[in-house]
Amino acid sequence: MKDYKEDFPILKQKVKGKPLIYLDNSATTQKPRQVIQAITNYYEKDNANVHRGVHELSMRASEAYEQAHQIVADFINAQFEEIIFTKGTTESLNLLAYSLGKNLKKDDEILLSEMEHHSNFVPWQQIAKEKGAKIKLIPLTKGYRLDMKAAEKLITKKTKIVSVTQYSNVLGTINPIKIIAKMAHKVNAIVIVDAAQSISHMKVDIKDLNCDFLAFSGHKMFAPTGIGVLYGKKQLLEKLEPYQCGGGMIQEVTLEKTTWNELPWKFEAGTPNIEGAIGLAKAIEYIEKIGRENIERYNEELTGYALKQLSPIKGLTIIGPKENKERGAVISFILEGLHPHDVGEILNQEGIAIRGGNHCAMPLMTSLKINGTNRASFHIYNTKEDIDSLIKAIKKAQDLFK
Ligand code: C6P
Repeated sequence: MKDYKEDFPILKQKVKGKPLIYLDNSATTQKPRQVIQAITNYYEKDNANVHRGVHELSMRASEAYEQAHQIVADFINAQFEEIIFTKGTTESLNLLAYSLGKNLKKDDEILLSEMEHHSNFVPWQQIAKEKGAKIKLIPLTKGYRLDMKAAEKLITKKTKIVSVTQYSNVLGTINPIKIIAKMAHKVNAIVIVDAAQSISHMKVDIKDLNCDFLAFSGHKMFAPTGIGVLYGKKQLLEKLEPYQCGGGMIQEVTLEKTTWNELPWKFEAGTPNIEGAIGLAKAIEYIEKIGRENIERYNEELTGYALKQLSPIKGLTIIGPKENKERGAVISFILEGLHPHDVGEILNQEGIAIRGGNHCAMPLMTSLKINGTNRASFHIYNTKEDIDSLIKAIKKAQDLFK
C-alpha cells in the first residue's frame, strides 16, 4: 500500500511536539485533499441552491447534487430513487423509527442487539414506549459475537423490525447480516442495517445483504460531517410517510392537502447539504480508486498486527474477538487499574489520538459489566509503526500508574 498519509494534510502536524498518530477513525476519519478541494471548488465556482433556479449556477449545483445520489447508489448497488441524503446515521435511523414506528401496534416486537450504538437503540426505545411495543436484544456469546441460536428463538411472528449493526464500533465484531435478514424475512419483519462503521472498511452491497434499509454517515468514510445516507427498498420507501415536511419534498400544496414529491426528494425536506453531498461523492471516488478489497485487506493486516502486539501485554484485556476474522479494524481494551480517560490523556501527551469511554453503547457496557474501554481504530493512513508507538505509550501509561 502507498503511504496514504500524504493525501491527508491534517496528519502532517505535531501534537505535544510529537508527530500526530490518529487512531480514532471509528469516531471520524480524516479528509483527503481531494475531498477538501472538491468542496472548495464548489464554493468558489458553483454554489447555488438546488432544484429551484434555471440559472447556470443552480443547474450546476443541482446536477452535482443529483449525481452524488447516483454515485452513492452505485457504491452500494442500489437505485437512484433509493438513496436519501440525511445528516448522518443517527438521522437516518431516527427517520425510520419515526416513519416505520407509525405502523407499530401494542406488543409488536423490535429486535436489536446488545452491541448497538445509542443511535440504533434510543429512537426504537422511544417509539416502543409510545406504541406499547417491546424491545428485545440479541445477546452476545463469550467470544463477543451475536448469539445466533438466541437470535433464532427471538425472531417470532411478533417481530416487526430487526435493526442490527453490521460492524460494532466498540468490539469490532462483524455480524452475519445475511443470515439475520433471512431469518427476519421468514416472519415478514423489516431488516435494517447500521452500516456506520462497515461502509468504509468493506464492500457493502444491499442486494447481497438483502436488507430493507441501511444507514451510514459520510464522515466515517473520508467525507465531511453533516451528510449521511438512508438506503431503502423503493417499494417500501413509496409506502413510507415522510419524516419532515417543507420545501423540496412536495408535489402540490393546497389549503386542504399536500401531495409528496417523487423519490428520493419526498424524504429530503428543505435546502440540503449540497457541499456535503459533493464531498461524499468525491470520498467514494477516492475509496474506489484505492479499491475496497485493498482497504479491507490492509486494515485486516494492521488489525492482525495490533492484536498480536497487544495480546501479550500484562494487565491488558481486549474487549472484542481475539481472532482476526469477521472482525473490523477497531480494538477496545481495558488496562487493569487505569481509567480509560487517564489512559487517553497520557497517550495524548505522546501525540496519539484514541478514544476512551462508553462509545455511545451503554447497554453493551451494562451487559459486559464494565464502565468503558479505550479504543484504537485504524484506517488506510495508519501503519505498523503507528501501532508500535501505541504499544510503547500503553506501556508508559502502565509504568506511570505502577
Ligand atoms: N460512532 C464512535 O466513536 P453519527 O454520529 O450519526 O455519524 O453515527 C452514529 C453511529 C451509529 N452507529 C454506529 C455503529 C456508530 O459507530 C455511530 C457513531 C462514533 O463510535 C461516534 S459515537
